[in-house]
Amino acid sequence: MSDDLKIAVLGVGMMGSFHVDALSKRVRGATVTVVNDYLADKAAEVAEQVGARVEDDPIAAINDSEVDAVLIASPGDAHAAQLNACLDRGVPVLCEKPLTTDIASAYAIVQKEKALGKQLIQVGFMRRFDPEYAELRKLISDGGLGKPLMVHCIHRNPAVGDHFNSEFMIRDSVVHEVDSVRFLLGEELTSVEVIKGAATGNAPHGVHDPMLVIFETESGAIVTVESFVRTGVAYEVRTEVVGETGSAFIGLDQNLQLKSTDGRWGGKITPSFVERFGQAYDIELQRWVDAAKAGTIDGASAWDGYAAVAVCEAGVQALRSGAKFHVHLAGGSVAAIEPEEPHAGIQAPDLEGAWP
Ligand code: ISE
Repeated sequence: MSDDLKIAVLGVGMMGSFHVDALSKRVRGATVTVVNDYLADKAAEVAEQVGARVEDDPIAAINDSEVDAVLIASPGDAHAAQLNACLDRGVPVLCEKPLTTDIASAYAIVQKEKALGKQLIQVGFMRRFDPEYAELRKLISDGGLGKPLMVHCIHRNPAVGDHFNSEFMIRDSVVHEVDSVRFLLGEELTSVEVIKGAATGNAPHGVHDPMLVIFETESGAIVTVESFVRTGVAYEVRTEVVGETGSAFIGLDQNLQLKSTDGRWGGKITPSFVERFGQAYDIELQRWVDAAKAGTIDGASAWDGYAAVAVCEAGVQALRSGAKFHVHLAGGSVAAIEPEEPHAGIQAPDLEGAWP
C-alpha cells in the first residue's frame, strides 16, 4: 500500500530472512522494498519471495529512494558503518544486536544520534516484547516484589556451531540477559565476573560451556547467569527475581501438558529461540514499524545497545583474566571498564609437622 513503511533489510541470513517473512506476512503497514546480503544468491532468493529488489551495496540500499527505514541483520562488524549511513540520511533503523562490536564505536553512534536531536536507532532486544518479561517488569516497577535483591537467569541452547566459543557465548547469548536485567530492574550493571567450571564433552576443547556469569547492579542486586549452549536438550530461558517481599519466575514453558496411559506427564520441549520468542519478534516488528512512521522508537535505544556492548566487553575481559571487572557507564565520556585490584587470598598456616 502507498502509505506502507518501505524497508531495506540488510543481511538475510537466519534472522534477516525471518524478519523479511514476518514483515511481509504478519506486520501491518510495512513493505520490504530492498534486500541486501553479501551472498548474492541468498539476497536474490529472499527478495524474490516478497517481490523486493536486490541492492548489492548496503550503503546504496540505505540511500535508496524507495527506502523509508532500514532493518540491519548483517554480521555485527558491519553495523557501525551501516548505522552511520542511516544517521547520515536520517532514516529510522532497527538494528539486531550487537549495536557495534566495540565500546568506542558504540559510544560514537550514541553521540552522533544525540547530536541529531532525534531517536532513530532501535536495537533488536526482542525479549522486551515478550508478554512474560513485560509482566515481570511491571510487577517489579509496581513494587510487587519489594526491593529486588537477586536475579537468577538460565540461558540454555540445545546446540550451536563450533564458532560459538566462550567469548561468543558472552557477546551473543549472555548479552540478552544483560539487556533483560537492565530492562527488568531499570538500572545499570556495574561489575562482572565469570566462573568457569567443568565443560560438557559436547564443547570443543578449551570452550567453557557451561559457565556462570555474575553481575552486580547499581543498587547492589546480584545477578547470576548460567550460560550453557550445548545442552543437547532444548531451548530454555528462565528468569527468577527475588525481592524483599516475594519472588517471581518466568520461562517455565508451560504450554499444553499431557497425561498419557503410559504413566507419563508433560509437554513438548521448545527447540529454539524462534519458537520461544516468535510472538515477541512479531510484536517488536509491529511496534517498530508503527513508531518509525510516527518518527520515534519503541524499544531498546542506542544507549541500551551501547550499555550491552560495554558490559559484554567487560565480561570478555573478566573471562580472559579471571578478574572481576567494573563497568562505569555514566559521566559523559566513553565507558571505562577496569579490573578489580587482585587480593592476596587466604594464607593457610603451614601445619605440616605440627602433629607427632
Ligand atoms: C542467538 O543469537 C539469539 O539471539 C538467541 O536469542 C540466543 O538464545 C542464542 O543463544 C543466540 O546465539
